[in-house]
Amino acid sequence: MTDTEVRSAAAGAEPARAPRQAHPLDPATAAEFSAGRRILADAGLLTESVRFAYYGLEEPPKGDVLGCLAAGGPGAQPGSGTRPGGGPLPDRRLRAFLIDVVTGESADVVVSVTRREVVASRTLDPLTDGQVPILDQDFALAEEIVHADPGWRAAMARRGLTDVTKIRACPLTAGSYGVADEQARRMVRVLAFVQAREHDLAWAHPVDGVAAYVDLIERRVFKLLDELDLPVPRESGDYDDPGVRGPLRSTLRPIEITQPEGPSFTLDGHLLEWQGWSLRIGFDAREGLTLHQISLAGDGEQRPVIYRASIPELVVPYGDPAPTRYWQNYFDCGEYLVGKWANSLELGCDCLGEIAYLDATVTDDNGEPRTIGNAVCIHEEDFGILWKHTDIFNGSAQSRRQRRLVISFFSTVGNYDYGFYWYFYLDGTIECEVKLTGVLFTSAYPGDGFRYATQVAPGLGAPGHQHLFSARLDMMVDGPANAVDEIDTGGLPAGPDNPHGNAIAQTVTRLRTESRAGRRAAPDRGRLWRVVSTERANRLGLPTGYTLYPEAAPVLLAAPGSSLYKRAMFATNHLWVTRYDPAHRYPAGDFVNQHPGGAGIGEFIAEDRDIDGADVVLWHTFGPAHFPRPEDWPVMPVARCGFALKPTGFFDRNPTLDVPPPGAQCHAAEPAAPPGNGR
Ligand SMILES: [Cu+2]
Repeated sequence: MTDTEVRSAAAGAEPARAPRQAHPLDPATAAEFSAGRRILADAGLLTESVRFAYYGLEEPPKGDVLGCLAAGGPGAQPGSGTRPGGGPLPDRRLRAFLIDVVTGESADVVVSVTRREVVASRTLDPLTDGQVPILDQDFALAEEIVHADPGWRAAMARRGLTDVTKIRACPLTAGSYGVADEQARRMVRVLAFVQAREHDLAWAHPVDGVAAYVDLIERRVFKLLDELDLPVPRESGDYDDPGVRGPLRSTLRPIEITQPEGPSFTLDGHLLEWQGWSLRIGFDAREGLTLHQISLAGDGEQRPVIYRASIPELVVPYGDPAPTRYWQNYFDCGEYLVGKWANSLELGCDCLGEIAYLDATVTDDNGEPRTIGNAVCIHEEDFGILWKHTDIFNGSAQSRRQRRLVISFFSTVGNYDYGFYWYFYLDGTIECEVKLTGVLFTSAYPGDGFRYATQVAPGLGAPGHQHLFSARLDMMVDGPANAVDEIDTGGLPAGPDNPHGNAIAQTVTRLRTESRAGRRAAPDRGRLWRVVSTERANRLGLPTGYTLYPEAAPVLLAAPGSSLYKRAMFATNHLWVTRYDPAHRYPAGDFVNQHPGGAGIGEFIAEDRDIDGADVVLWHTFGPAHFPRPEDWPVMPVARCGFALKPTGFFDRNPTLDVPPPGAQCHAAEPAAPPGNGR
């Protein structure tokens, strides 16, 4: 993968106006997207039939950003928001995946908005690179193509479905199975759902057994599978319909969240500060929310913890082996761009309390900026007890309230809705939680004993599947020199050193190289992974650290050797550790749609570099294996998954002793008489 240097044809032409200099990690602005688009157009790369399948900030390498900040560039002083001057600022660059929808030719292009030129361009080879992500227009196009196809219409008519305007078509990513007539085509596989009324919930009425394979460039169905004929489930799933949901309950009294003095955080541009925490907020069409330069005050200074945190991939593999379904596995970031489908959040509906919102700027198929208002929600929450003790000897009775800073966004990708929440706590804990809701992907239920789906309504099945998220955590615990230890806790066998068999001990194993750092969780041993500084120690002489607490749900369940196993290798372990490389951004590779596999993590660890005392990136796989419940239908109550990172020896003691009691009544002013009858 060698990028070729390309000189812009715009040199000497009317220059695009350079937008105001941003912090190197600020998200791309509408003005920058427009400027980049003009540079691409001037370079002759945007003909009438060229579309943008992805368009986003090409972040500068970490070294360039840190170098700029050390030299006093923007953000060097928290809250400054202006450029004190001195530091060489990295170029503002944008990356675009372009596709000519007439020829099918795709390219990966980088443009410097600062220098007003195209700096790299590479034409993709569909056999080895696969395809760029799904376009917005592919949704309507896929439906148009199947509606016009005589074979597909005949298959529908055989099922009594003669009015195709009442059939919705889903353009589903195709995967890569080495099938001759699928090679090198830009294609989707289309499953259909009946929407008899305008407000009907189509997912309740799957037309099972028919799959149309659509070539998006030739704009035709090139293969039609018509395998089995199960009745279309009839029961309405329209949960907005009073006839379906029943009368609304009237017994819930209001809960109001008030913060009469306002919230305790400050937001200056994209710099967020709260209770010693400092971080920058980014947003990208592919990854959604990205968090940068997370640091925490301690020992009189601002101490780095994570350089960059995001969820750059999530794959949802389905487990029904039917010929019309075996290929169902969706990479929602790499194939559909989860950030592009972010919701605009509503105060009082999606977020309660004193909320600060950030808009997100993404682009449409033509690379024109589109603003998603209120895409990112920032607020504080009370989170119950922080610590509490009633002392039996000195009578002290103290309680403190925990609080967290919440940064979140919600994205709708097809039938599912995902809420991505990052929490920062007073005690230094960081949590990532994904809330899974929306509507199940459905099938017709063939009958009792069918193993691959749950019957969720009469004749309606919901196939078992997984949601496997990959968190990319570019760690920087007290600086870039870090190492990762695996920590197991277990009971020791009885013996001369343990005569009563009660001994419990921890086993600490340093993960020394990339190939040996592909690890699985072990809940029976309470397995944890600790990222430690190899340069800084606490007052007890132990390295300062942050510990990853995994949830330990099953990793990828697809069989080794399967196409999906190769394409979603990142999901075959709960943890990978790699040495930082600016090119290693996406765990399933840069190009995921129809990619034959082997990209991403497998490539990243191929050199088997040393990771002990290095600048390390953690890739953590999490998320549930989901065999739906009837209660998940017709709309699913939120299911949660995620992980926590807790300071471990990062502080010298509990860092929250200075949190005041929440009210005078919470403080036992006079020591009470010791309890008990010891007199
Ligand atoms: Cu699910």
